[in-house]
Formats: sequence, C-alpha cells, structure tokens
Amino acid sequence: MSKTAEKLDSNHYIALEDKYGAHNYHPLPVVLERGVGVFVWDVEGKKYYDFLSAYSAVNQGHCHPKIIGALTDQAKTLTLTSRAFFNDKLGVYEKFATEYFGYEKILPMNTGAEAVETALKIARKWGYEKKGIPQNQGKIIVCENNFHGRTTTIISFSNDEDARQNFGPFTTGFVSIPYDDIDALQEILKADKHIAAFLVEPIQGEAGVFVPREGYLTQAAKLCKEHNVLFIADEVQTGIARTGKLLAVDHENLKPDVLILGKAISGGVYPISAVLTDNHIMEVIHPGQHGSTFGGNPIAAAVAMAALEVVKDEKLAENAETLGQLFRSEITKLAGKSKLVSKVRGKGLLNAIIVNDSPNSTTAWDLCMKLSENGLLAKPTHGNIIRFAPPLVITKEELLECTGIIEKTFLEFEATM
Ligand code: IF1
Repeated sequence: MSKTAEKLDSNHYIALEDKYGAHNYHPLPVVLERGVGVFVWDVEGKKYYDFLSAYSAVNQGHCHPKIIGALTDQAKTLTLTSRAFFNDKLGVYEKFATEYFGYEKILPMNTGAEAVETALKIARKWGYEKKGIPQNQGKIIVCENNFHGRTTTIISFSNDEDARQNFGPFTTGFVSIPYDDIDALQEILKADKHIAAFLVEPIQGEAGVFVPREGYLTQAAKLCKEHNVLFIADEVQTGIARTGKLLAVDHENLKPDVLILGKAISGGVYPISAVLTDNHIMEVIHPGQHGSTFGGNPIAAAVAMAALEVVKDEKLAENAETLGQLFRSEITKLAGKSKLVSKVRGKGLLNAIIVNDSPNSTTAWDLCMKLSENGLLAKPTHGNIIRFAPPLVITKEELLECTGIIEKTFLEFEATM
C-alpha cells in the first residue's frame, strides 16, 4: 500500500470523536494535523489560514520555534516537581512575569477558568480580611453576557442558559449589571457596602466581540477605587497583544488591581494561566489556602517566558494594531458591496462581522463552511456573528489575501441566496 492510501481521511477522525468523545462541542468538519505560523493543514493536506487562533491562544503563531524550543528543552530536563519543593524555573519566571506586566506578585495556574476562580477567591478573602466585610456576606459584581469559563462557580454568574441549565445549585454572592453601563455600576456600588470586587472583560469576547465605549473601563476603575472595591480585569482572551496593546486595559493606561491571564501567555502550546496583583492584595493568601499540582511547573515557566519574549521581539501588539485597522477598513468596504455584512467591530486583531440575518439562521455557519472551502477557518458565535482572530504574526500581504477570501466568499454566497 502506498503512503497516501494508508492515510485516513477526515471522516474517520470525526467518527472517532463522535463515538468515543463527549458531545460537548460542535466543531466545523475540518480535521487538522499540522500548523506553522498563521497556517494549519488538514489530514487531506488542504492548507488554511487560521482565523480563530484557538480562541486567541495561538497569538504567536502555530509551533513557534522559540516557544517549542523552550518546551522541548525543559521537557527533557525537569517537567514537574509540584509546589512541595522549589524548582529552578518558577522564581525566575515569577520575576520575569511580574516585571513584564508591572505587578509585585503572580499566582500561577493552568487554565483560564482556574485563574478566574483564583481571582474570585483572592477578592473574597481580601474583602473579609482587608475591607472588613462581615463573614460570608461578600459580593462580587459581574456583567451580563459575560464569559469567564465553565466551572460551577463561574457559570453561577453566567446568563447563558445553555451553560447553566441543570448544573445547579449555584454559588451565591454575585450581582450582575449590564456591561458598558457606568450608571448601573455606580448605583450598585453606592447601595451595597459588602462588595469586594468588580469582575469585567475589557472586551466581551463570547458576547460577539463587544467593545465598550471609550473611557468605560477608566470610569469603572475610578468608581471601584472610590468605593474600595477591587477592579478585576479578565484578560484571558484580550491580553497578550491581541487587541493592539499588550493588554486591552493599556488602551486606557489602566492598571487593574487584579489581572487574569491565560491562553496566549503560553502561545497556545501548554495550558498556562496566572493572576497578578500587588503585595497588599496577594498577601491574603497563605500556604494551604490555594494551589494546583501543575500550576507554575518548570515547563510552564520556561514556555511562558519564551512566549512573552516573542510578543516583544516580534512587536506583535504593534502588528495587531496596524493590521486590525486594515482588516476593519477592508471589511467596511465589503459592507458597502454585500448586504450580508451589517457591521464589523473589534479592536486590534480581535474582530467580528455581524451577519445580516437572524441569530436563529444558519447563515453565519454556512458562511464559515464556505470560508473553510476557500481556505480560511473562522467560527460563528451566537448564530449571526463570525469572529476573526488570526495569529498576530500575520503579515500585511497575508491579511489582504484573507480579506480577499472573505469578500469572495460573502459575494459568492449572496449570489446563491
Ligand atoms: C470554550 C468564547 C473565546 C475567556 C475569558 C476565561 C476563559 C475564557 C474572557 C476560560 C475562555 C473560551 C473557552 C472556549 C470558548 C472561548 C471563547 F467563545 F467563549 F468566548 F475565547 F472566544 N475568561 N474562552 O474567553 O478559559 O478555562 O477555557 O482556559 O470552548 O469554552 P479556559
């Protein structure tokens, strides 16, 4: 048998997942086997531009040699010690990361949801021990249409019924207010003295790349300060150069009291997340009160340092800013030609096209299928929104080729409607 004849096709792998895996996702029917930079290849050998970047985890591009080098070197040397002992990488990483982001302390975890949980625990403990909130009465303000992960506590304050239904009972102590509504925040802060923190995404990703009005975050942080409430920014998706600055809060020169990072802090090669704060907050955590077997392991430490160096060395924030503007201006031109585009919105290279059809229609999904046939992978969200978030190493020429693919696909699709 020849090499190509032995090779199994996409349907084989899709059937395996269908039969043996939990059905907790609904992927596009593309089976990927390899990635380099902005490109991925499926098992049939078809090449695609990746415009999802694993939900903004692969900002540095697929299999970046410097990050993979750090991973493999460390994997051959020492992988895991647990935090029962010290190791020669963690402290070096902690110094590097705190200096890099401008905080005094870091608490390393693995997934984004774990880092969010960590931030919530720190905030509550701070509320009782530093702010003097009476025991078990601490509250945390969150925003409607938030996405912060999938643990039981985090879904407790989600308003996405799919994410919540039949997973109760839920964790209490959360108050939800509309996003991008400074009056609502002011009102609740004035009315309730038992609030420890305000948890917010600088741009709501899952909600369809919803960018708040300029100044919202600054005003929110100021109100929090006035009321002695911690301002917690969840930058799991918006952080690490995605929106055109290292952090999305940098657009407003803001320093959150608590910063949550995940995804691209590893360049997408390893699950790494973190919570950063200054000493006066992190000091509420003592031995035995929080941790993780894998959090801050030597591989994670080595990988994160390499991944963060790549962001600076390759000026990824600057590239995201410039090419993001180009993307939105090209798609705005397309909106003039195609009735299917009602709007493009976003910041840096985190963008979304709002498709001019009902959220109950299959139009956005069908468009993503056509985009994939034309060599570009993107994922619909909320029925009529398509998110576009390529690796930040994309070049201007590549980006223009991609807006060309998007234009061709939309116009062809419209012609068949
Ligand atoms: C899925 C969206 C992206 C996040 C923020 C924490 C987490 C996430 C702001 C948790 C995770 C993901 C997870 C992914 C879909 C996805 C997502 F569509 F939901 F909004 F990125 F676009 N905070 N976001 O966005 O991080 O525990 O997953 O490491 O499949 O659920 P995690």
